[in-house]
Amino acid sequence: MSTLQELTCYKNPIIPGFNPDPSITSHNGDFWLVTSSFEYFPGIPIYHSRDLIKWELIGHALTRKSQLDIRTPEPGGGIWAPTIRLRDGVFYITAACFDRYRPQEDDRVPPHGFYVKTPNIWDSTSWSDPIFFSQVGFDQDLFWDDDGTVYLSTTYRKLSHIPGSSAKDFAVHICTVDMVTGNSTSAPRLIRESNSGVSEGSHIFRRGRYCYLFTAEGGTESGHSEWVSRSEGGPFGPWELGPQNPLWRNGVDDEVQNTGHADFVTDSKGRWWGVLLGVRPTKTANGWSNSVFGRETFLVPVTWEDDWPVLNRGQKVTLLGSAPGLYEINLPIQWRDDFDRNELQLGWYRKNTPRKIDFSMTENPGALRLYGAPYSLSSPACSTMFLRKQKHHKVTWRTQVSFNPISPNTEAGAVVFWNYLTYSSIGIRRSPSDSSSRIVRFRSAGLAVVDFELQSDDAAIVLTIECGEAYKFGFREVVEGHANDLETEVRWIGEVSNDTMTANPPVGAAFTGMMLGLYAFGDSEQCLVPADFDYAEFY
Ligand code: 6LW
Repeated sequence: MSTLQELTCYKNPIIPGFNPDPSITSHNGDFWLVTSSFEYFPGIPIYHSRDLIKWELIGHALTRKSQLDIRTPEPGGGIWAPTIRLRDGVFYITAACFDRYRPQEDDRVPPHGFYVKTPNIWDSTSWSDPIFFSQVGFDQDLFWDDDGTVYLSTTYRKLSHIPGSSAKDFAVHICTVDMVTGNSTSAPRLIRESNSGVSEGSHIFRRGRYCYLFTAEGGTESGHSEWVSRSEGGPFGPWELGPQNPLWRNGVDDEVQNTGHADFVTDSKGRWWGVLLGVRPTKTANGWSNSVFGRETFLVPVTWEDDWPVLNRGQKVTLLGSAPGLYEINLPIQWRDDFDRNELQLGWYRKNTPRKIDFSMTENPGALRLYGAPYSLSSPACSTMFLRKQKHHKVTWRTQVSFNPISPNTEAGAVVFWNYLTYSSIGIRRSPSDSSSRIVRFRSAGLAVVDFELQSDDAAIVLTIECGEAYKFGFREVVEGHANDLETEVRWIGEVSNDTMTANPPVGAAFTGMMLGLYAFGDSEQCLVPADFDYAEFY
């Protein structure tokens, strides 16, 4: 049998499902990685690994309203691009929060970045409340130089042109910062702008006599790339651009696309590694279609030549990576929550910060009980919805719900959710035409609605969403006493293409990825009757 060390390949993405803008740190053989969480709550997932390829979600940095209060964000608003760093036994995570993200408003209201800190990364409740920086911008990076000075770099519309450059847009600026107050202690200085118009996602490191500045350039779509500069004079520069920029380039015909926004770490053997975002679209007869996963986290080895970093040996990022000391894993598809503990498993998300408690795990033990808020899933406000990230192309989402509503304006069911403008759902309602019966309603992102009358007035209903080339929606009634009840065929009542589910005009819509979930809502009225979900599973 081969040992782990003899094998050298690994599967990318290392963290599947929407997990963009990765940032990473390490200590004594442990690695911790954080990603952007946008409009979802809790904010900033924290993953842990000991081998860089098997990652486990261990908690979140923002779990309280005092840390994260997002009310009506646009799709892709909320928390952007965290950086995680460990300094003298304390973990720091920076981020920016756009509550209501509108590109045209960015100029006028650039976000304030902040950091939270903890000495105990294993306890999500131990993260501090945010300490806001006085410097505006997004994509905050913190760098402690050897003399203890702390440098904050951020991205915003640039202050001035570097002579000779035609750049016009987002650029990276740096200042020193007092970590007690978050206030700047020096004026911001422009350190990187790009001819592409977008330079962002900065991360600064020291290696030997040089400081290195890594930047994501060209925007996060097909023009995305990663660049490096170095400085002998410290983080204020002058910075010298690397001889090989961009560091690699995945194109629009590659299996992994839009790669960039890298952060770096060294392992216990002193080897360097990069984590970065990329997307894996599907190839169809008509070309590439959008990735349902959005942007995910990938891993590449880093080597050094003439004191310049070489990423992935200068090769494109692929789904099968190779690097010494790593081995291949397959992520299991099966996952299930029976709701038989008093708290939810990790990995459930709300859209926005909930304002009121609208669920219970104890009123009906063994079930997740939802009291639907008066916001439909089309509302930018916080609806009563619990979501999980889609991580596999071919996977099925299934739940069983008991819901016997009084009002015809309330509904409980299962959803595939891209954002509040684009989602498809299958749910139980009271019939609008006959108050003695119930219906199952399929509502597609294309806005078609199909109603189907249920036979039983009180049976639990199994709801199934099959993911693959398209999303297929089905249900079956669980009628007690029917011998082959469990064998009853699922009745399929709707289908939505992946393209319909991922097409969306707002800029930030492509920042996140597909979620599958459970919900209950009333159209402008609170659901007085609870919906009890017995379990939820992927298989
Ligand atoms: C991220 C920034 C970006 O903060 O997208 O297009 C933002 N560029 O680097 C959200 O992921």
